[in-house]
Amino acid sequence: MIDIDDFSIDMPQISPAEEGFAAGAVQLNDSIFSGERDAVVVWVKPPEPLEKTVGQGYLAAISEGVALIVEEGKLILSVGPVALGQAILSWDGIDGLATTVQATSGLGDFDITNGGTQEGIALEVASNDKAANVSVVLFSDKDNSSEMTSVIPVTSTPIVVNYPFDDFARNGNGATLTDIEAIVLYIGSGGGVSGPEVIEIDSIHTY
Ligand SMILES: [Ca+2]
Ligand SMILES: [Ca+2]
Repeated sequence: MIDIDDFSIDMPQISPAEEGFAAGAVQLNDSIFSGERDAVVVWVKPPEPLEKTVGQGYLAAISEGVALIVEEGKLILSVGPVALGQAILSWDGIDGLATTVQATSGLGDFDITNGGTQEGIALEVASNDKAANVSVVLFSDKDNSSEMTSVIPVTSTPIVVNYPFDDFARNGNGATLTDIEAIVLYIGSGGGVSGPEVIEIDSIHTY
């Protein structure tokens, strides 16, 4: 098993100031895979102005927004009522840039299979209030990556969601698993997860 992140290193809460914006932070620590965790939280602007349909509910959503924090061993994304939120975590080596994925030169030809012994990525979900798309993306370079999306079900008890390498879809030629430069966890992929939502992730590792 390769421990990518067990979220034992805290991150103070980050939250975009308003709809249509993102906030990011970088946690530098030797105990995090590749020495650094890059985190971005997005308050997604919906395709249609919501006030036309939900009136005061939209104002309530503005006041609550979207927030991301790491505390007590968990990554927690909170999305206020009516809002749309996303979180993008990347492990791409020490670059100090939360919003940039070093897809071509991040990890330096990292073998995510650990010599052919690892079969996929496991996401340990502590709890989830609303069904949400969560993607794992592996980059060998910016044009060649592999990704898989799962719908994380509603759960109040811990579950493990597996992303088998064999089930990943290819962008370009796909990622070369023995030559990985960046690992990305994308919560709310495909337009964002709508609130009210709280999803808590315990860890991400290979299996
Ligand atoms: Ca980084
Ligand atoms: Ca980065």
